[in-house]
Amino acid sequence: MKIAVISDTHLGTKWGSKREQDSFDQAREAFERALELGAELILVPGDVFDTRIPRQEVWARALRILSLPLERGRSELKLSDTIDKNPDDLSPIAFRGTPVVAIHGNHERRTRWLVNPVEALEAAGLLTHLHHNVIIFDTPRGKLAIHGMSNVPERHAKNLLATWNPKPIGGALNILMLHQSLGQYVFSAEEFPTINLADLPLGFDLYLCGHIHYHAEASVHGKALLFPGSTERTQLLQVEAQVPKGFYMIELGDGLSYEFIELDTPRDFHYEEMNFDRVGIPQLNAAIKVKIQELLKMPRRNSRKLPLIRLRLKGSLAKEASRSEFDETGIIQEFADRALVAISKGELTAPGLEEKVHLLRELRARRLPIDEMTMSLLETSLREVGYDQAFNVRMLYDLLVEDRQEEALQKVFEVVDNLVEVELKGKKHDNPG
Ligand SMILES: [Mn+2]
Repeated sequence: MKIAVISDTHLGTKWGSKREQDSFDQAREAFERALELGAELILVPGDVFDTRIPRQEVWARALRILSLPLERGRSELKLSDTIDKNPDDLSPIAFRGTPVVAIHGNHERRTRWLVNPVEALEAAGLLTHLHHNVIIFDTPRGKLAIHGMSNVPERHAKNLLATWNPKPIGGALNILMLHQSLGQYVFSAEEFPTINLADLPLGFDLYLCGHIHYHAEASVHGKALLFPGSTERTQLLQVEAQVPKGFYMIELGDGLSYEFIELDTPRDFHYEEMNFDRVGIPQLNAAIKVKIQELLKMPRRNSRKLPLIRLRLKGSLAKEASRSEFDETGIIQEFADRALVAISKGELTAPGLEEKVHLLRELRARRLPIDEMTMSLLETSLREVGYDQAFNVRMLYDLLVEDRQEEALQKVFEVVDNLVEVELKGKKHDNPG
């Protein structure tokens, strides 16, 4: 019996750009090939969508793909039982065709009482959603139990996993599915996982984890831990250029074996770092063009789509040069019919920029969470432009994060009212007549 594991499709990512169709093409290929290869169950460890409230256009394209298992799939699996799952949430439609079992990822997570898009898919009968619960199937080879914990904030992950405390079902094949950073497997340098591999509960036959966007394999308590990675290139990091995109096919035979299936639809991706030492703007432009020409001569895997090229510029500019003189848009335009070029110049320092770099380094060294770091940067920038503190930026931000838009709006109105009042008083004094 075969099970496909397709993760982090991030449907709708890069919407409005030349890459807006990519996430759909890659998800479609993954689902179609999983079904062609005979998947009788499809597991999705989170981040089906790129946003918690996808736009209607994204929904329409997504539903064409996510209904394929129902339309084309065949399966001998039968629903046997669930644990801690509200029976009202289960849809009988979800057990026709090839059943899909999913957890939601951090991109889909919403406040507890609000419906997230994976739950909406469950309501349509397109999948079964798990969060701290278990679904058990009868298969011709015996019972199969899927235990799932959807994404929770990283700082609570270890505690929430321990509180849930999933226990393998006796006599069944048990699979645990998560969407977190685990040990050394982290999504970004700003994120600190609380779950280490050794913290994962004992006794499962297979561990699956979404969230990490490059595919990787590890071992936990003597069993496999698989990270399928994302089907779409979302981060444009070096690792995404080196590790292929795809999904897993798991075969339950006498034992458990698995194979990584590489997708054909992702764009070719070249990632290059270029180092400069006191370079002038004309030389910089020339060097970048030569590098792009060189990369365009590399062998192609997918010639149906323009390749992605990300150049990361490092080092320093010449004394008389400023970073704003370097105009990457000209280069991007020049190659627009041959490649999608992205140029990062954030690490290319110009004289006088050292102070800012120092500030960023300091913030980084303090290991603040990403939103704290953003807030510090915003506050520093506001100070620089002489902002008069009419709005309490931090308070507004906190209200918005907690979905308290009404209160935030109220605060804005209060400030505006005050400003208008002051203005009116000023006017009265101006016009003695
Ligand atoms: Mn993701």
